[in-house]
Amino acid sequence: MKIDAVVVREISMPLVRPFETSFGRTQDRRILLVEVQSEGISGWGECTAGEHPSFSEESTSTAWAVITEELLPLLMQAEIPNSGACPKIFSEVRGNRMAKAALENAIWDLESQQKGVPLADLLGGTRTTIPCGVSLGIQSSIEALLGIVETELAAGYQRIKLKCKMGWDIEVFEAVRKRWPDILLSCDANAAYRWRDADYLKQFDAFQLLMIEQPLWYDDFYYHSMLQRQLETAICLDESIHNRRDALAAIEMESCRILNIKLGRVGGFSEAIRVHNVAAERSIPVWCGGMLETGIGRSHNIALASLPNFSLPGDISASQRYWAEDIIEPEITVSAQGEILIPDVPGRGFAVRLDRIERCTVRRERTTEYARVYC
Ligand code: OSB
Ligand code: MG
Repeated sequence: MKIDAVVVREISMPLVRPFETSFGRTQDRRILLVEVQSEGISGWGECTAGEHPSFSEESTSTAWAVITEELLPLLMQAEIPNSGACPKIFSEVRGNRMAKAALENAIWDLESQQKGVPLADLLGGTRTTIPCGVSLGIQSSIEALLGIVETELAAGYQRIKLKCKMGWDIEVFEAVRKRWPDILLSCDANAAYRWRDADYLKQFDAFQLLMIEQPLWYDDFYYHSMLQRQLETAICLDESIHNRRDALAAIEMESCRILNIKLGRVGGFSEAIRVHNVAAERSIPVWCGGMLETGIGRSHNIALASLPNFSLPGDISASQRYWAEDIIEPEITVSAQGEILIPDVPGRGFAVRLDRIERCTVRRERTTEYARVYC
């Protein structure tokens, strides 16, 4: 694959409503997009880093620096036989997986278009539709949350995930379970609790949660394994899992019974497939997480979730839940059964609306083989 140029941009897009987790509140998103141009075709990637290094060590600003100063020089001088070669090309840069994923995923998109196959097929996907759930942020009151749960269930979503933290947990689960005793319900603490809270967390078992996502430290396996032994409810790891080795360690240590796979967190499609495969070998179900992506990142998530072991509803939901106007066409929609159809056309299957992207671009840099121009 010969790369002619790469355009990196930062766009600024307000969410239709703020999203609050145990680590903070997001209203205005600062998102990096990369466009890899080759022989008249553009592959697109999205960097899922947050505005602040609160979910992981990366932020929009660190990813900009790593992409433009470190990864692009490596990419522009590399021989790229196929997208799977990207991890090796970037291997001398440690960590910074969300920055790497933005570029690698754009190259997968490019390769699928060059080969004229759906991205999902190139990845080894087997599903034609994916089951969808929603992740609901911390609200100002339980009443407000119940209203939102009602709306999302009416829209067809198959699983409700509640963000939680100390003080926004047991009472909330009680209220939701009282009204909807049988829905698929899970919670995500984003590392809000500590080992000393183990007895407290045992009370979560009363609510038949499908899982408790990342209850303890963001970088932990050991205490999660101690906690999993004491809980009936399955633990799902998100923040702790960066690659196949992490997934295998967590499975072997019994730190979790379910895995959340996020493309940015594991560094792109190549490693995401490896995590998916090792989980499948060990009969650990996986689902695809979300990071408040635009339609570009969302369309990558859809393709990934077509792999066979993505058997649980993920956090991939409709564009309109996040954006007044998405930057792809058509927007991502979810059926009344709570499913998204995997596109059966070459590439990601959603066209990029460059006019809209231009309008929300706040900085842009174009790199060619010869020069980097800030424009
Ligand atoms: O932990 O899954 C998470 C959003 C930002 C950072 C971390 C997480 C989330 C979500 C939102 O839960 C998922 C989505 O709807 O995109
Ligand atoms: Mg999570």
